[in-house]
Amino acid sequence: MGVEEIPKETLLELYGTMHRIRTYEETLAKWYYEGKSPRFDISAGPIPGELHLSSGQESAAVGVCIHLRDEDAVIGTHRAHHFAIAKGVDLKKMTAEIFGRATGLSGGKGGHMHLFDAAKNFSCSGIVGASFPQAVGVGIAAKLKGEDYVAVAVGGDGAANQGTFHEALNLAAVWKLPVVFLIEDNGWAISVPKDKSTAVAKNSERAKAYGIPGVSVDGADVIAVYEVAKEAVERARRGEGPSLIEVRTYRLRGHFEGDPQLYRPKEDFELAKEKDPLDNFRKLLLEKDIATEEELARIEEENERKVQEAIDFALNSPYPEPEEALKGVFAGGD
Ligand SMILES: Cc1ncc(C[n+]2csc(CCOP(=O)(O)OP(=O)(O)O)c2C)c(N)n1
Repeated sequence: MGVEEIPKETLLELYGTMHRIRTYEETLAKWYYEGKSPRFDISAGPIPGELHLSSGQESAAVGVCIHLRDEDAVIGTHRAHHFAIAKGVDLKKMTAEIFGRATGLSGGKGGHMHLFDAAKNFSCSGIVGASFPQAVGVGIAAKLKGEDYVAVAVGGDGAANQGTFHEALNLAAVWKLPVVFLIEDNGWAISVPKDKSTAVAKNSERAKAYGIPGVSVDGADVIAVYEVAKEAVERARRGEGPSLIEVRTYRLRGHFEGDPQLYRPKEDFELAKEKDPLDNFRKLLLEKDIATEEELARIEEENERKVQEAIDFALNSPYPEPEEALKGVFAGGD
């Protein structure tokens, strides 16, 4: 399947979501540095704690989530804004959560690494490698209930060296669970390059060890991700079992905001720009006469408006009251 065989509406949806994610991440970065100068203080400014942004990795999220329904689960990582947006999580409530406000998805207590939206079956966490067994759990539930929803577990190339990844792949394969394991390979686990931590060149090769399909795809090409993900999601939905996808991406920003990235060679920054999936897709849509400059500009303006609305909503929301601190923390509590 090539770009010509995908309906224009779908292509514009892919572009629009990718652009919304990039606009969101770059806008959040600006807000993150508010109040942090001249001294970088992690607790200063309107966004509390660390911030891990996904700029450059958008194709992994949109290429997969476009094939999903609300009842399908996506379990993300500490770097999960792109998946949350692609899964349709409410941008205002998500932003309020990131800004620690009472109107946020979890009343402002989770923060940016802990976004939960039951309506969209989206979750994520700061525990590296946690998503894999959680997705197995969702897969077991779907199978026991005889329903055809699927689970997508996202992890970085660092997470693929956690024991949870291997245990989850094995069990999902043995029980033919409807799970798609997605490794977003951005080449780094904080400052550790993949070749210093991983014995195989591609994480997709590890699928062989568990008897399931494994594919590696270039994240610079959102259409390639779309195609590979379509097959994996459909296979899971048909009850034929799990798949492993590795999407090769580049981080356009640091591991976290404030990361000086002294460990990163100059060529890696250059490659990240060259492999930018958003720029590449914009060029393709224009070159192939699929969309006009005006059509894309309209989508981009709309995204900027939506992102600004979400920021304004967060900034105008109250912080949670101190009395709320223990609410919703313990199972069975209120
Ligand atoms: C279980 C666990 N171990 C270590 C950490 C600290 N930590 C946070 S992010 C990270 C690197 C993750 O790298 P990768 O999985 O490649 O994801 P990326 O940050 O590149 O998206 C580590 C080691 C953690 N949060 N959880």
